[in-house]
Amino acid sequence: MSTIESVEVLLTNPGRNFVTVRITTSDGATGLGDATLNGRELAVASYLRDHVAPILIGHDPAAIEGTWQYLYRGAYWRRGPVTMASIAAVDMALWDIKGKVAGLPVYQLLGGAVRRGLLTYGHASGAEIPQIFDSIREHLDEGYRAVRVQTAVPGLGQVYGVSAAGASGSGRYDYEPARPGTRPTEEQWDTRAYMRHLPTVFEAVRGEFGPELPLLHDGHHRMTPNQAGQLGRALEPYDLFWLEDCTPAENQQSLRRVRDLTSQPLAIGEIFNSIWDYQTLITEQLIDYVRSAVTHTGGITHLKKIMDFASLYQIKSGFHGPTDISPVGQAAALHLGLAIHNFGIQEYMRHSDPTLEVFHTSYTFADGLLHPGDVPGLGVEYDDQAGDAHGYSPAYLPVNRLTDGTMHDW
Ligand code: GCO
Ligand code: MG
Repeated sequence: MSTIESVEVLLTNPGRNFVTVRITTSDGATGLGDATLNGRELAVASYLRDHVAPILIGHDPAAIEGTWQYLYRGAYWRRGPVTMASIAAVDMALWDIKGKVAGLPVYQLLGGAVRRGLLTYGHASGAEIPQIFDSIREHLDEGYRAVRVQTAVPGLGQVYGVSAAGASGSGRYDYEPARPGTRPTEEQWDTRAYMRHLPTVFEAVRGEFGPELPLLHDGHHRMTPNQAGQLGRALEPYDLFWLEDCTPAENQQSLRRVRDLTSQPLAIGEIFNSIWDYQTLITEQLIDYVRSAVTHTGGITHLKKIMDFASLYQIKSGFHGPTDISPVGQAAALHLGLAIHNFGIQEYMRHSDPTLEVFHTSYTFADGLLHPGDVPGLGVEYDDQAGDAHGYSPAYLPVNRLTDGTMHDW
């Protein structure tokens, strides 16, 4: 029987930090998994190196569900972002190995393709309306068929999700929220100013681009349920594809209030890590899209269970795919998305060239659709030489304060 021979934890920073697991079997097969937890990377690396790697040596690499349960139940301490990202990385690596051994892409092991490709959205943003229009046009020119729209707010400084450089080229994703340094930067927030301004932006965007284009928006956990309901209602004339993270949703039942106030489709879950975080949201149909990443939710094995549960309630996927999900995590999301019936949409921001020199991908983006490719396994290879050239360096997500200094959600 083939056994797990080594579990390596690879840290690299080709512009931003990534934590990758590489499992090697006694037969020489290797698999990759993504464990990147933005701003808390070293905690996951230690969990994996110190507590997971030593206990996996000698295990059967083919036993994916059994290994998942061993790491989840065996730890006694369940759930949480560090534990679940660590389990996710091992799970992805074992699916990668299973695919390579079988000579099949992972989506085939999950039941095969349900569709030709995955509808994808990108991130358009700008300080003023003309820049937002340019940014949307740039996405449409690249083939995107859906766009998320984020805007600056008059009177506030740098706002999460908004490119300072406007639409053009390399500046487009310069708002990447984790900034290099040993402390988080600080941003300022005013929910009322934001709620007044946002509907005017969507009115302008709909006026310019017409009724067809799917438009998304991320509220980044900043509203109370009542505010979220009000904003959702104000945006209804502009027919959003979804309003994301309108509240932190730690109190799942509070989404009942949002639902009572607005029929706006809702997407939640990028900071969740377990099926239990969704229980009320799914059974009471309080959301429309599951925002989890494979990377932060226990891997393909666990997110597949969440999606099967969600399918009973007509809730679809909208997997998290910003650049802090590594190309390995992104590939895992694409294999899963291609194979489940209740796929909704996939988030995709192309990784930087230095990142793609470390992670050699085989997924494709054409005519607005992503496809994981047909290489056996997940289809991503790790270049050690390129990875070793960039060591870990501290970077933190910003913190958000109200104008009087009170800490706020961001
Ligand atoms: C999104 C997200 C991200 C997160 C980031 C935090 O919808 O893509 O909100 O941009 O802020 O992943 O690490
Ligand atoms: Mg988000």
